[in-house]
Amino acid sequence: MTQTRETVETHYHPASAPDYIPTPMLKKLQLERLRAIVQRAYDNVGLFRRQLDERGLAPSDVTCLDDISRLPFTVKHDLRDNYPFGLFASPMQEVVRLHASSGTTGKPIVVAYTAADVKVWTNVMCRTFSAVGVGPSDIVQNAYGYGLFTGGLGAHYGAEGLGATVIPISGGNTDRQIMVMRDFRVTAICSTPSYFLHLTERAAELGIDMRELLVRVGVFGAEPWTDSMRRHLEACSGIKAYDLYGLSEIVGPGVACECYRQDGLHFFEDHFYPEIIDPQTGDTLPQGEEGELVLTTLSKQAMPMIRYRTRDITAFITAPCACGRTHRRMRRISRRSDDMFIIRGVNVFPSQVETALLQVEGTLPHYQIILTRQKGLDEMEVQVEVTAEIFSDKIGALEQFEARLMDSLERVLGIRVAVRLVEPHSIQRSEGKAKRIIDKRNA
Ligand code: DLL
Repeated sequence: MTQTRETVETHYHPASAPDYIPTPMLKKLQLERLRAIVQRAYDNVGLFRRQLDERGLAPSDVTCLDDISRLPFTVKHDLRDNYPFGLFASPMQEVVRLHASSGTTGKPIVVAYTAADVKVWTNVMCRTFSAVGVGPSDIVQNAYGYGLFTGGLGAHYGAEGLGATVIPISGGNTDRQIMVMRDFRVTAICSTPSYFLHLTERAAELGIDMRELLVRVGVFGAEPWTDSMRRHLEACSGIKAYDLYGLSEIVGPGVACECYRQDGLHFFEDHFYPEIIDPQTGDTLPQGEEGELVLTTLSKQAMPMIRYRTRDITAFITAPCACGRTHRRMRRISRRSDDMFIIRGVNVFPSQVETALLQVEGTLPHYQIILTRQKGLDEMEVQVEVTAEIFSDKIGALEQFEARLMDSLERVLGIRVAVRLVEPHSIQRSEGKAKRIIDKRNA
């Protein structure tokens, strides 16, 4: 049975009750949990104890939520330096699951969960699905990778916990995904946005119009994507595409997600306490200003994270959401501070490139940014796929199109960069996170 738009918007699951808790109660709960988690980390995690001792602070010094800003940050290399189990706060007998995230360099980071942690994770993922109108009558195709990556099992437990029917298909095998989507009457799909884009294109090649299938909801995350990409995905598939955020260090998917309003992502603040700081100074920024997201786990037993610097850039949305949830929202994360590169003194983020390209009709949202160094100077080329019609145009028309893209990029980035049009399907597709930057500068 498919749900109508109406039921989507009013869908409610009892697991969602904490989403509506009045703010004073939420703050009280957060403070209680913060004090307990700081004590737990102090008692069990050597790194945290040393850092607090060095500052002359004791866990009992946390007496209000604002005191969190007195606590030290945790950064990614703390996890690497304590590889594999050095930041665990529970004995291994109590740890029921390990996940790991490989990242781009060096050793992976390892994260741990007790049975209670898995329960919390399931709860926040149930709330995620419920917030986007997925319920027990849905058939959910879970194309996030299963394995050490948190996406697969995180979404799986959430959808199953809600009573939905889960198809644990994992990533890859695109033709089979499309067959399953059609034949199993799938109504909701989870994947990275770039993989879903690939699915829609492959479906079209196979002569299947995704808009005619029963899929109505997509829960996309694990990589930055833009609103232009959302519009593109929704137009070619007829679904509503929602943004889901999370990271292994904190829990995996389920730290924040959009509700049916598609207007910012609500944090699950009863379990994850968000702050936004100036990445240069580390100071807390005034509400609404853009900066680096810092997260503290309020209930994680096996591996508490205190003030973890995510490197993800966003801002709080200060107005309350029309959906009635009381938990704060952030703008979609369009970029990571460490994805930024500098060309001729100008800071550039892949998301700006995506926005600029999609402003010009005829481009496809498949692009790569190639960085090279020529005679000591950094050069940037954007390779972008264009539709078959554009690609078959005469040379003059192609040059004109290229110039339009360069103009659009210049408007957004403030510098003129090279553009190369490439045939549809020539940029490698990813089954998980898309690789947008190829940096050959130190090759
Ligand atoms: O990507 C967890 C996840 C799985 C989230 C499935 C959503 C859906 P990691 O592999 O540890 O965990 O990567 C975390 O991915 O710090 C962000 O930079 C990026 N990221 C995750 N979700 C989003 C999103 C998972 N919705 C890192 N928008 C994070 C933008 C995202 N970036």
